[in-house]
Amino acid sequence: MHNPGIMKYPNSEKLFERAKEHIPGGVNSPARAFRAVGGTPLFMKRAQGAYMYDEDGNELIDYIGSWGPMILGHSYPAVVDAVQKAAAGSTSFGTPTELEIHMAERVCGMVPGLNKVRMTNSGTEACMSTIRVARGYTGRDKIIKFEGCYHGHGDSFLIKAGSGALTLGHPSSPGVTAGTAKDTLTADFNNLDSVRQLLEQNSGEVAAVILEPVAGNMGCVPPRDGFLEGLRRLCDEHGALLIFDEVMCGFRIARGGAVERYGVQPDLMAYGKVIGAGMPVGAFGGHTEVMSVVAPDGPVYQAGTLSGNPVAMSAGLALLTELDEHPEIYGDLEKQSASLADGLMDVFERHDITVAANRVGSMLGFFFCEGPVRGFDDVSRTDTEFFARFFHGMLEEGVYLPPSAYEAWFVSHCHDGDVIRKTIDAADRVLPNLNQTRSVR
Ligand code: HOZ
Repeated sequence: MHNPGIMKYPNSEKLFERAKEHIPGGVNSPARAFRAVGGTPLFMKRAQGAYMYDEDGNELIDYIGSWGPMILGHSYPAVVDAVQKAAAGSTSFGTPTELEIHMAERVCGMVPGLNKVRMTNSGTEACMSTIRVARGYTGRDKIIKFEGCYHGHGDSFLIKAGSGALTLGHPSSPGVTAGTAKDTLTADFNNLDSVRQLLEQNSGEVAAVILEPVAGNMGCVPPRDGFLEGLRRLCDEHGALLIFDEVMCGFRIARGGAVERYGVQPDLMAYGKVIGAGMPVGAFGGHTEVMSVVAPDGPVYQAGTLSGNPVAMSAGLALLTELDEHPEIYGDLEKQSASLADGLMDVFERHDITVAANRVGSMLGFFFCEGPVRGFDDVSRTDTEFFARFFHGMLEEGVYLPPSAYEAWFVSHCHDGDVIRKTIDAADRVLPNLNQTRSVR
């Protein structure tokens, strides 16, 4: 495996050694551990706009954006201001606040068909809650998810999961009981027949079909034409609920996320970090009728001391208000992201690299294999060793990509022409030094 030139990151190196003493693997989430690319994870000190600055003072163009929420870039002034003001009023009350009403009104106003919403503290919690609600509403136990989709680390979802679980080679985690695993059925993304078969084989038993409408945890994989519409039809035919996990694509690929962009109405939606502008927030919601089963209105219990936390709500509201009131941002994101994808594809072609690209708005995926890439089987053909060399080459050029071939790249509004040009130039300098040796199909 390529050695990243550790001498350039002595402070991160020292911090990583210390971190490993008391933190499993030295990290608080495996997706940031660099296990798939080798070397030492960089420890960040601050970030501004499109750039992060590590503990060694390196300036890095950021394509993670905290895995989605930095749509307007890091340290966006309105967000920073809102957090400071809210914290001065108290970091938590454990009582209702008016802020929560503003947040609920804002998100319900942005997403078509979202009538009632409950705040949580993470996307994981939000997704776990959607399936509990679906089970409570339908009186059924089983769910269908898709191979390579990741819905956080709830037990029911760690079956053929994407993101860090896939990266580390444990898509189905030990520790999930056989009883739980048997209620999770897995289908192939973009393959309606696989869903139809499962629904027929488990007739009357499936509570919900859950998916990332734009898969972002096996790189970026968009839905094929008709896929989401087909799922809607199948769910209606079989009395199952359709759940969109919009933790990464919500409020990013359009003001109303995938629901707006693709015009397909799910029964329940789950959101995450974007709603908190990077603070620990999630949310789930849907039609009033389905949400009426949620406690205290109904019997399906769901709770959280910190849910609707004032600091997190203030940060998220500042971001969502900007997005809601300046829809031109989405046009800018589209153009900036297209220019990055096109520029990089030109460079890859010039250097004779076999690569396939997917893009939906400001979410991108590059796969070092022949395209098209439409599902997990395609994704798994990507040359992960080449990606690791490319990742480190780019890092040494000051470009921070997600440290796994199975994660999406995120572009922010601050990734202007200059940032994109620097990224493309970096790839142009890096690629001649890398051999794409493994045979790519
Ligand atoms: N959904 C995020 C990226 N795939 C998760 C990041 C993490 O687990 O730390």
